[in-house]
Amino acid sequence: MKLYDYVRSSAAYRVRIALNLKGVVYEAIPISLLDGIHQGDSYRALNPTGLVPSLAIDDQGSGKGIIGQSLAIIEYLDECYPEPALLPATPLERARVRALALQVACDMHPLNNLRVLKYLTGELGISEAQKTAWYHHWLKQGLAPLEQQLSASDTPFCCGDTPGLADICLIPQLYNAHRFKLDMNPYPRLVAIDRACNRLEAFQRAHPDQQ
Ligand SMILES: N[C@@H](CCC(=O)N[C@@H](CS)C(=O)NCC(=O)O)C(=O)O
Repeated sequence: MKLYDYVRSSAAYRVRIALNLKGVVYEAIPISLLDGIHQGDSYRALNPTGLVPSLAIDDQGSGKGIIGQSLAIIEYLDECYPEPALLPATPLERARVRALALQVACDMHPLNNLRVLKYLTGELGISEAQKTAWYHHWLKQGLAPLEQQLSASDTPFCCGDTPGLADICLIPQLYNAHRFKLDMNPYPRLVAIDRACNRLEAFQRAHPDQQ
């Protein structure tokens, strides 16, 4: 398997965690977002959205192809490599975990994506201070409900004693929050989950500093 990857892409970071949790060996192909490689013809030929990550599969059993969208990739991995499971056993529990993951991946992440920030500072001419205010605003809008929802339990991870899809989405988002120096004091439950995940080798090896 080849992962078209970028060190600080939080969507790619999700997939790196999932691959590590599953123990899948893969080759990382770096696609620099800073150099605009994701928008070039050769990457767009693989993934017309021009977004990272993509996973290229060439396997006798699973077939051959390219998948985009981190959550589709992670669910594909969960189906092909069922252990350890990234989703719980019952439909209701699975829906709850998917809802938490989608809160991060669909409601939070796109608003602070690189192309949005570039449009704000470029075409719309906002200042760096305004960009940071925008970034913090949408982080807080997303993290507050997660803190509230996850405080209903005190398991080490988002939804139980083992990490799953919700943790895989949350931890890269918390990395972004640290990188943009958001005050994490209002989110003690999220900070505790972050610590629990980052004690695990699968999360440590996926961390941007380790790429
Ligand atoms: N929904 C997509 C989002 C992919 C995405 O937005 N990736 C970002 C990096 S985290 C990207 O490629 N951004 C390039 C840009 O904004 O120009 C997924 O989950 O894979």
